[in-house]
Amino acid sequence: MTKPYIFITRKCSEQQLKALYEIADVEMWPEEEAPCPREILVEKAKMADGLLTMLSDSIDQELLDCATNLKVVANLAVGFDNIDIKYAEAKGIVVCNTPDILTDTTADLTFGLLLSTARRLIEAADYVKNNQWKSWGPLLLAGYDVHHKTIGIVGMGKIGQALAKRATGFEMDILYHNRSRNTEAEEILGARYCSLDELLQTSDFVVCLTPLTNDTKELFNKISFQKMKSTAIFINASRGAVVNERDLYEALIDKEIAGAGLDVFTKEPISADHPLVGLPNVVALPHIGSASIETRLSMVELCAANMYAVLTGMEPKTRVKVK
Ligand code: 8YV
Repeated sequence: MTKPYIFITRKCSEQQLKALYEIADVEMWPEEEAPCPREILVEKAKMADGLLTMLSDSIDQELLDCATNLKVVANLAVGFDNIDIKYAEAKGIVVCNTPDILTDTTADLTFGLLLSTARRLIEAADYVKNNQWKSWGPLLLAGYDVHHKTIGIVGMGKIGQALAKRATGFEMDILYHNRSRNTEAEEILGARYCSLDELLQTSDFVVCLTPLTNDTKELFNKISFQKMKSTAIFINASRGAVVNERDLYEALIDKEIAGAGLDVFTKEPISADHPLVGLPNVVALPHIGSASIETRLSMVELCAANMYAVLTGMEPKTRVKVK
């Protein structure tokens, strides 16, 4: 019997993929950072029983129609907005993601981004690196306090809850808005559910952690930024397209809000001439929410375990369910 064929769209650690090499012919795109071009992905998908994909790979109807042998797509992310999951399910293709294992790592990064933006850490480090530190003044590189302030979390899923837990250490008041109530966050962390409007109007830090869906596309726009305090800081660690970037830019230029910390952008990667990157009150990161060595290796391992399960007739650990 011929072995199943698996294509992996980015160079990943082989050690974490060991289980797959035992049961399948595994081919991996050799570049760690440069994405596999679309035409190559389509060609490989035509033969593949399994695909291990990244957020930058669009697993759309065109690709799924070509992939006549495909049984499983394992996405190296908790999000799966790059995959047409309904279409995959209709074709009997199992889609898996990597939830839970990246929750704490992503919450750490999100809180770090909040702190860096509020206290101007990147600007201050550059100040020293660029040899600008010549004297001292009472307001030199002064930022905003984080402790005892109000954090408003939009999207109180697992990562939102882990962020709220970190906010309790800074004795912050926690507001949240979500499709459904999170009783654990309310009872254990003291988070208070409120309308999006109330959250925008009263939070010192508005943090976006909601997945990208038709309902959340450009949820943050001119009107939302106008509702926020002029001293508020906006943080986005979910998906760029949840924000209208032009409206955010204008809100920052017009001083409708005080700053933004962004780990995600509508079209990634961005270049240094992206309008938001040029603003002094913006901290821009290259989508590194889950990027710790430990977590990224665990994510690869979980993708491998999920593919192994599907290709050997078992139920994968973390299958994406179409709602
Ligand atoms: C990805 C992410 O893991 O998990 C997600 O949904 O956004 C990140 O943690 C990363 O972009 C690799 O695809």
